[in-house]
Amino acid sequence: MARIWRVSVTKHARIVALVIGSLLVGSTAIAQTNYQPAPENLQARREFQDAKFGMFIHWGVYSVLGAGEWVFHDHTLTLDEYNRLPLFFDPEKFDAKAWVALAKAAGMKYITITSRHHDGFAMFDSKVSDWNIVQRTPYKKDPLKMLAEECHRQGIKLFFYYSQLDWHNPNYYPRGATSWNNGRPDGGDWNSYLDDYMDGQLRELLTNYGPIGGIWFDGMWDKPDADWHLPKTYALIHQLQPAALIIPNHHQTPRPGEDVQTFERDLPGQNTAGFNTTTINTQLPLESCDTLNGSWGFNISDAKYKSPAELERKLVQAAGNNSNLLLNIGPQPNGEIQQEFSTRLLAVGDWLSKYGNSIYGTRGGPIAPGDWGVTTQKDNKIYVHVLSWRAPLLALPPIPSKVVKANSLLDAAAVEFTQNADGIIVKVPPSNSEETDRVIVLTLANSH
Ligand code: JFZ
Repeated sequence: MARIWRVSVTKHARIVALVIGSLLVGSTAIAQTNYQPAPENLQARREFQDAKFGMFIHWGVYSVLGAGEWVFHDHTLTLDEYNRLPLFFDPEKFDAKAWVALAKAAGMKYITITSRHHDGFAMFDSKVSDWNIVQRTPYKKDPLKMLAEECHRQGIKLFFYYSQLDWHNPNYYPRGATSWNNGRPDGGDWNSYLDDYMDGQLRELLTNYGPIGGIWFDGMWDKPDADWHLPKTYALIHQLQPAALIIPNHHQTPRPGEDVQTFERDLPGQNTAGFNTTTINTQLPLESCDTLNGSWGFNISDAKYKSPAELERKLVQAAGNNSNLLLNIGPQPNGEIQQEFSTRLLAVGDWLSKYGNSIYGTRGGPIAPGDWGVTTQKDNKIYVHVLSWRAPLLALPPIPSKVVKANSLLDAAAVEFTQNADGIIVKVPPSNSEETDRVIVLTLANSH
């Protein structure tokens, strides 16, 4: 049968949703009700929120086939076929210094890289299993070790994406929603998978790479009603590194023990992707992740690259919704980051060198997002981000504080405004076509 080569993300969503629907009976709410984040964890949360912009990296042996990170599932490869892939993975062009430098030049403050994805292949030197880059590839080196050292050197925080879903480990049994026709064995010890294998590797990631920003979990949606031993795993992470942030991409409302709520391909509260919860936990930092083209892992035929303006708007809209943006790249199997990604990231970095003040260190503004744009705030400044507005005047709802002056962020030129109990009217500076975001800075009277 001719194999289907290109499978859209929504297809993955439909597959999972189909089976989840049938499985979602009595999901065991595993409440670590008494989770008190350590002071250093609360500090890390604040620094995470100040950072606003991170680089997501999906890179693994699947990159060799250039068909995304779900190729095992989408092409119904057998385990024997997939076991050959590491032989072809030898990223001689991988340069941790260049990767971290690109993230910095893009204005990104942290990196989240796939330490292992759903194929279970460890992109690090794991003693828990030989299904890893050091023992199964001609490369025989640990790129996460090099990346961690370079991140520490360049002052960039490093987070590890870790897939709880594992299509390769026989103990990931009973199977979940995905990958049934790949010749996976019928039998395995689920508890040993969680307690020995998964927690064993998490201990390695939180012990052998210095201070880590946190763990970005993914995959629970494959078996939503399973007992994932979360209290134990979360406690292990916070015991090893109290400041490490647990960021679960389970698409559900946050559970105790979790430190950040993340939304995939959606702004907080929105669910255009079809699998995100719309419930926002206002006590937790928020993050929205998205792709720079249409794929997470390297996909040789995906040229759906977003323009720098689109990416800048995504970052502004995320910030205006009190959220970070984690923007993804899928490097090539030889370790190079294709120029279609690097040129766009450098353009965003250039934009942030001018507008960064209205993003970094801010929180969502006191004026709710509208079809005209969003607001962010920091200290006694409100940044009005006019993303799409044609009229010369923009009417904003009332705010409790008194505005004492208004200026254009770009050239500090004074902006006319009026304020009364009905709201604020600002005279929007004329737009020039290549201006992604016209930012008006409202300075508030110091409340003291
Ligand atoms: C998940 C991963 O499957 C994907 O490979 C990537 O890592 C992304 C960041 O996260 O994407 C998903 C997972 C589940 C659904 C949709 C996308 N789902 O349940 O519909």
